Amino acid sequence: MTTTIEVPRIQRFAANTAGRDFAAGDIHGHFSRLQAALEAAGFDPVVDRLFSVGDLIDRGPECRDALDWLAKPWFHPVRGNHDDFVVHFDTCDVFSWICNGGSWFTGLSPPEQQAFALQFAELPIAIEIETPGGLVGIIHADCPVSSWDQLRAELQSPESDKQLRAVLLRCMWSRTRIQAGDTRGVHGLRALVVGHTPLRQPAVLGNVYHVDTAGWLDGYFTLLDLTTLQCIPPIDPEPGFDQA
Ligand SMILES: [Mn+2]
Repeated sequence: MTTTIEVPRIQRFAANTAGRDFAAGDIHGHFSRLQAALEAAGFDPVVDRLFSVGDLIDRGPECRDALDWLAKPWFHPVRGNHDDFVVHFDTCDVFSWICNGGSWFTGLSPPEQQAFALQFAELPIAIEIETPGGLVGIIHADCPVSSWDQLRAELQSPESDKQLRAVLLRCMWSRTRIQAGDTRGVHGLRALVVGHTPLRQPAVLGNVYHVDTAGWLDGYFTLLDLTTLQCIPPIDPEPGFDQA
């Protein structure tokens, strides 16, 4: 018997008939920069929605603001590998976490740590959003299978705990697709949006949109409009340097 609260690993959102839907890359404690990108795009919190590939915390100066952002009714992130450290803060590899920007968490009081873990445990692994052009998926790092229906089945009714763990790890950690330049895409989706691997500008491989343009580091935040699949700022067709 487990005391873990079961939350859906995949969440579906109906089409936004009132405003626009956007997706953004990894945040890593840089909510002010993200806010500036939203304002530059004319984001309207009354009708627009922001979906996020996760990694809300670690590395940046505003990690504590993550709970305020999770309370915003228009902000919908999936769970990144860093967010998963928070969920499992009492059992994870703390040394690895601290080496990767997690020291801020050790500065929280035990009740604050619990509050973070409870909130972050509610983050789904995957989100799917209905848009006029078809279904758009959001995952932190990658879709480990070739079809969205198969991923949904793996997340909702896994064959075994071991199989589920393998799928979750690849959803949150994999760089296989971007490193291989794999353009085969994911069947059953109009588009999949992922982050996790910082790039000089967004990369589109098949129907998979890699949108972490290192706004948390030395780059900028990209906002992908989920209806038009256009980026703000737009992708430069001649970037003048190699992204690799
Ligand atoms: Mn990541």
